[in-house]
Amino acid sequence: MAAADGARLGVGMVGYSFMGAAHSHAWRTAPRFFDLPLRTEMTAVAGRDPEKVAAAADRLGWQSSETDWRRLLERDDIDLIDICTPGNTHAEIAVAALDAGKHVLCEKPLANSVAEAEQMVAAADRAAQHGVHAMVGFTYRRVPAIQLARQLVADGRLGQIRHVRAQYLQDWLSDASTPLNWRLQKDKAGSGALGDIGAHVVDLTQFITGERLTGVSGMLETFVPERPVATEFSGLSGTAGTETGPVTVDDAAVFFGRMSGGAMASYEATRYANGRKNAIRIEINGSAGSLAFDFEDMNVLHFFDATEPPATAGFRRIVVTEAEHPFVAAWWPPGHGLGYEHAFTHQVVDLVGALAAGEEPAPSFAEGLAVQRVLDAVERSASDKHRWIDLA
Ligand code: SOE
Repeated sequence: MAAADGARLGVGMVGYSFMGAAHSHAWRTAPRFFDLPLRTEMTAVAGRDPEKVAAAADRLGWQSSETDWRRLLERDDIDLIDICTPGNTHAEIAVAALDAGKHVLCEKPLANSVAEAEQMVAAADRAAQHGVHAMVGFTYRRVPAIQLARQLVADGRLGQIRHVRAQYLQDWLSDASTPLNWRLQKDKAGSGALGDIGAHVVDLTQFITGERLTGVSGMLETFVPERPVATEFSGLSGTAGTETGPVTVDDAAVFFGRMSGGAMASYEATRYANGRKNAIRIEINGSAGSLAFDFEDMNVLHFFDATEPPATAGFRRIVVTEAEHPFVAAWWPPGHGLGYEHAFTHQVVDLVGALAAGEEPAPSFAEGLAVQRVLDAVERSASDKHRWIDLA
């Protein structure tokens, strides 16, 4: 069992690029703003290049570095492995870590295939018998406005859900000269916009409504099939070389589905929506009301109460920055707002809370697998003339 060593939780992180930096910020910040039930320590970060990983440890606040993630599993001072690497490495690292008795936090999407995700769930089930737990990083669940949206649905304020409408729109690939990187390679990323950002809106709509997608039909598109190969790449940008290489994933995905409560659901995920930077747009219409969210205005939730008199009813703009809202009290005085990075900190807070209580943190690997099945079904549908695929 991953002993928390009294009240201590040693963390070992794999990868230190964009997601690694966001997770490092969260591990650094969580114990400074929240009363955590365990004393978290940023024990070590792993990466292949000795100089780069040592520099990253220094810059991001890790006590030490390793050049092989397996070393993190051998260390007694590490209780939890935080996986921030491309999807093709998730299954191997997560299964080995859980089997070695380490808790796991794994970036989304859980894996590159349903088969890998199933192996990860089996490892998580085995580990749970020894008090070792796993969580998948669908970080946006911890945006306060998203939590409020889920609460409104759970409280019945929307009534019977009829429509679920979700988009995740970015534009960082719409310039055809942006170089190739791992997110555009199927062997590393599994899929393109579908898994990278579509996975988030699938998870968010299921999280907010408390329902599951029961079937889907979809289409995928690759607008720019060939791009210059990057000479170096970090985050979402890099330097283009003279050679070109093939894009082997989708650039955009559009699909529709049926929710378990009967609602009609539609989804769009693209990295070609010029002008849309990180627009996670979710609108839900029910018999008693509607709600609407856009991450580009992430501290706001729009709520329409259909039970109000028609003459004065209208969408209410709720600024989700009050101390009564989830997580907000730990930060700034009311009205001062939170950003992208705060959701990662909240994720750490909830994860550490669950581990201290000996509970399975959410979202579990099983929930990650459920999303993976949706991604897989969309791909199968798209490659078979948009055939309807049932999700048992
Ligand atoms: C790139 O599209 C990306 O970094 C995703 O991989 C993240 O999950 C999302 O939070 C922001 O965009």
